Amino acid sequence: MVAGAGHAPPVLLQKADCMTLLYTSEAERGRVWRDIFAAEAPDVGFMTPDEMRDPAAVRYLAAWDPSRELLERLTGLEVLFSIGAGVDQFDMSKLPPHVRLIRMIEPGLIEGMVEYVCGSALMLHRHFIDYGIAQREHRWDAIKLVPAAARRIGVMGLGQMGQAVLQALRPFGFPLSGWSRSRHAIEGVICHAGPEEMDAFLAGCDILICLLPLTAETRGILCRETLSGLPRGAALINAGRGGHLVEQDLPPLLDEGHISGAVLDVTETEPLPRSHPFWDHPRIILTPHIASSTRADSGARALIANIRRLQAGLPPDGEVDRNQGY
Ligand code: NDP
Ligand code: OXD
Repeated sequence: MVAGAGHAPPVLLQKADCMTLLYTSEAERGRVWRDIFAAEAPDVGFMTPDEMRDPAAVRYLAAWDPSRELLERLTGLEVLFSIGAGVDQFDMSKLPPHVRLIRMIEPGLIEGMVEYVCGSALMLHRHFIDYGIAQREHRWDAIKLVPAAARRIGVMGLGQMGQAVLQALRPFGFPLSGWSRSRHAIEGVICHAGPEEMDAFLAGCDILICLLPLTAETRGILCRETLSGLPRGAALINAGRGGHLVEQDLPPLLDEGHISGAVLDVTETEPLPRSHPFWDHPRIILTPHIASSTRADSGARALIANIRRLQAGLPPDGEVDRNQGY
């Protein structure tokens, strides 16, 4: 098409228009992202560190935990996209103040979490920890069924994950509650907010689910004092971060019977050291931080959508408030 012939001129990509996205995460996901970017966002130059010729041209970085050295070389960096939902892995003090931090919000990540947490909650509700112990002791002992209507489930963190989990749990008929920093109104859920309502929230949780981000305020929030505020025999699911739980406080509460079981997807040190007491505790079910992860296809598309929002001057999804830490 000829410019000036009554049609819009062709959009020729000048070097300055070609935004570079540097990807520094898993190779397998990277291959999927490369194809999706090539097909759906060819104006964004997708590259991996070994392909990077001009670090100063990198405008976007998609990473889990970039090194200080890398960040120092990316002098033109404008936006850091977290590959995951959490951002506690970043040392925010190392990030130049003008670099925007955006976490991952994408349907695959939420779906995985819903499956993990709902599966765990149902397993705890139906006494699978006790049945596991009975099986190892060759005991055929039935435990009286508790109706869902009599098992109260509470979720700490009413964000993307917490709300999706609550929505998925609703059809089972569990009485549901939630706790967050600011007040929420969610149909069918008793919502509590702030430290002053935490005791009331905890007192009403037979199963407590932690889906908080790890911040200065939430570190160590699952400790002897708070867990003691749960009704006797309550169970815990932690799919937030290992740093939420004061690990040495849990085994005594399990041994005393105050807590009946715990499903832990995250631990303070990952991988969990082989000598850690959690491995052998009969009332703990451990998984290696697999509750959910960013799905390659939907994650790439969520990132492209966010780049488009940024280009249009619109607020992106999941921008992190560095002062709040999430
Ligand atoms: P969001 O940012 O959407 O939601 C965070 C929620 O936590 C909000 O409701 C927020 O309150 C609440 N919150 C934050 N600080 C406090 C506080 N001090 N007191 C009370 N409530 C607080 O996060 P997501 O739901 O997307 O993800 C939550 C976390 O899940 C991630 O940060 C990550 O750690 C974890 N995760 C774990 C995975 C795994 O595989 N184990 C996978 C993905 C995520 P408010 O609504 O008022 O802002
Ligand atoms: C995440 C995670 O934060 O995988 O996305 O834990």
